[in-house]
Amino acid sequence: MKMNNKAKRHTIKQVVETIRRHKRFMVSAHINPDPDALGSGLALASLLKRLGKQVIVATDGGMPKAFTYFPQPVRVVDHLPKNSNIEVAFTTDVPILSRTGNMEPVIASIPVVVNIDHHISNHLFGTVNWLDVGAAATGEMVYRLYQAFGKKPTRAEAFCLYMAIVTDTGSFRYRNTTPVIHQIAGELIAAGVDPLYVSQKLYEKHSVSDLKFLGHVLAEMRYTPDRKIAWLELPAPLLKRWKPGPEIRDELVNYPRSVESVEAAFVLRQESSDGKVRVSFRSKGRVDVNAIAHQFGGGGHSAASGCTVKGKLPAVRARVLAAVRQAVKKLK
Ligand SMILES: [Mn+2]
Repeated sequence: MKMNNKAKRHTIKQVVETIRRHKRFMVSAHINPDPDALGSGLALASLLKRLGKQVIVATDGGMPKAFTYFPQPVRVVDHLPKNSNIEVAFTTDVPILSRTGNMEPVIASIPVVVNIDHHISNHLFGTVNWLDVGAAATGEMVYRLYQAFGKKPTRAEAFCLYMAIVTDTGSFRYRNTTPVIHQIAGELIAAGVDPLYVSQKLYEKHSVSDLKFLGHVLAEMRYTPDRKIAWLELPAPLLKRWKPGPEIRDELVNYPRSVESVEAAFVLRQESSDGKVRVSFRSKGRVDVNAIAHQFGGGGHSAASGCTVKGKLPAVRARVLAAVRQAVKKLK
């Protein structure tokens, strides 16, 4: 399989045809999968199984510890067994193949790659690229595959899809919260999903230490004098001291965004002394943070994106802040 940015875009029709035509599949998601990547991947794998296909779910790192409560209709493994003879590899919620980590060469060696995603920054790396930037979550697209095959999600499948949708819509608060996504969520609840259980699993699992870490980090929040840009900085020694869990780490960026006057927010995370800083961007919807992340080789959605920038934290801060200021300045 060749990387080709001019690759054609496809529709659900070609995805359905590819499923019909083949027998042995693998499904993979991005490294450190979020509930959309994981939930849509698991639900897709389960659908394939119900259609009588052979399917393996393999991701870099296997099943993330934070999500062991997910049902695994197909067990998540961290490598592809030898002689699996996979005909088709699916990626769910993966904007660029390198995001699959150590699965990248594995997937690249499989004859047919089906790329199912809703990121506007998607690189169309698949043989079949079903990209729907209007979908609230990749989980919404996988739900449409269930419909296409006339299958109703079981309770476990519905749970996976519901997790995907709740996470990517910010619990039905973001702009991608459409009438259709509420209808789908309704179907999933009717299939047995308990929204209270989901919200507790997603939002009420903090450790005492993580919450104290949050307090510490928020006390150090920085912002521009006009308070249109706010950000948090996580230098390596701070992360080493507090060892925050992935859930708190990933939600941090929502706090500076929640400041009333803020148009764009970001978090700078210096994971280790590898000379790289991970940046997460969020906007209130007027600033296109996908375009900002793109300037640094990253991407995502227009209101939520990320990138990794080489350099020391103060230097990266200066470059990132300059780019965000530039974008905010353009607002009327
Ligand atoms: Mn997603």
